[in-house]
Amino acid sequence: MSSQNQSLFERAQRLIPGGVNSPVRAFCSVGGTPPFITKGKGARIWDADGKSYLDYVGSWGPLILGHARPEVVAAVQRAAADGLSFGAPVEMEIELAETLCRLVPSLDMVRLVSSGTEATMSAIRLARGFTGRDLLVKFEGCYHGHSDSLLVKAGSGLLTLGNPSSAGVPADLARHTLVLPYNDANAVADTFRRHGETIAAAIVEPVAGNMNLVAPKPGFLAALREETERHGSVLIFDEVMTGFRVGPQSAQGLFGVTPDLSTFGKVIGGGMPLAAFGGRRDIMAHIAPLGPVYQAGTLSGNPVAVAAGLATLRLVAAPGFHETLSARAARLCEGLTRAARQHGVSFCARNVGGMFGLYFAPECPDDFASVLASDREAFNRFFHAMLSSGHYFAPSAFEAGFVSIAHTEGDIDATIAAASAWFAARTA
Ligand code: KE4
Repeated sequence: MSSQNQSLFERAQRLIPGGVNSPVRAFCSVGGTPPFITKGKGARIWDADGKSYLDYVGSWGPLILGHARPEVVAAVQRAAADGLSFGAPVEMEIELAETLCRLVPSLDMVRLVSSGTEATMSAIRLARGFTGRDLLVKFEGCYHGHSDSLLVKAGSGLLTLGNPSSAGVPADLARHTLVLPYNDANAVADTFRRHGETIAAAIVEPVAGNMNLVAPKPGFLAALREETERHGSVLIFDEVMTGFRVGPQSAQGLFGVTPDLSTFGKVIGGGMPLAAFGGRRDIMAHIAPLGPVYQAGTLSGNPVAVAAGLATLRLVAAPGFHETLSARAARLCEGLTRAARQHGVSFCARNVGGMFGLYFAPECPDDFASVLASDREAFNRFFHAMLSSGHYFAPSAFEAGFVSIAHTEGDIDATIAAASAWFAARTA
């Protein structure tokens, strides 16, 4: 990476652990120096040396409209001009709650927070308080943020750094988390047969995006719904990544499986720190100040972030938005796969709505083990070749990618052409 990025990275590493404020940004698994981004506009971002990239990370999902979308920036500017935060209710919070509950039928009530981690941590505490049980079921390779109970065989940065279970989590706590293979309905049935009456909740990414993209096999989510229903456990869909990304009613609408609680983040904040958890009224009634499960936040429902979220959701909810977004993501996946196959490279790609996975493997994986079997070194070489030619993918073989509505067909075709040249050179 160029001298400006290197000197900034060296300077950052003196005071910030790894030079970054979130580990996946540090390029640890792909190697090299991360570009320091100075601005974004539409589908593009620019680094400290003025080099521009087509951005397929989109801040890890939030920038579904592309960078600096005028309507969102204007909404933020208007809100900020009236004050940044009050620690008191504002009308816009009601508007966002009404919007979320209208767009996602399973939401009777919703609580706004500032990060996906807070949303999932709160939903799990709520499920434990509501059921009076302790056990939590999660799935290997899924990542739900960095609260202690969830840092057990997790994906995203933990998988990228090669330590799926974090240090610092007391064994006494970790033992309350049961980790099952993703897409294994038999393991779900067996676990609930043995522990069902003591399982507070099962939390799942309805489309996994933190071990690269792994789509649910037909029947997997329905099996989870059936088992949690039968045993009085709470089903939590972690839609922080899939929310309004894979369809207008998120993954629960796409697959027709209704969870008891859902978590959202990323898209609903449009790039600002905003997330949410919500669901059945009888469960949400247990959250303080209504009930005994405590949850709070100084900046929860922050008016500037809420303004960004409302402006984003208004545009995302427009008729035809998700059809266009999915078509662009499919165009990218089909084009990359076709180019790789033409040059005999073992590669495949797939999308669900506006999120996609790229794999150096003969076929798209449908579980954690097959993701691990893909060629990580090949991905790393691909990543750097594409970065050099101005196409910015997630710096990890264990992350999903994202297109925005700002990516044109021309942008997508330019990325495919750059990849095709690299595939050709690989096999020349
Ligand atoms: P945050 O706390 O990072 O806002 O959200 C945590 C989270 C929860 N659930 C899902 C399904 C998620 O994907 C995430 C966060 N995703 C990662 C990238 N895959 C965020 C990037 C990062 O950690 O820097």
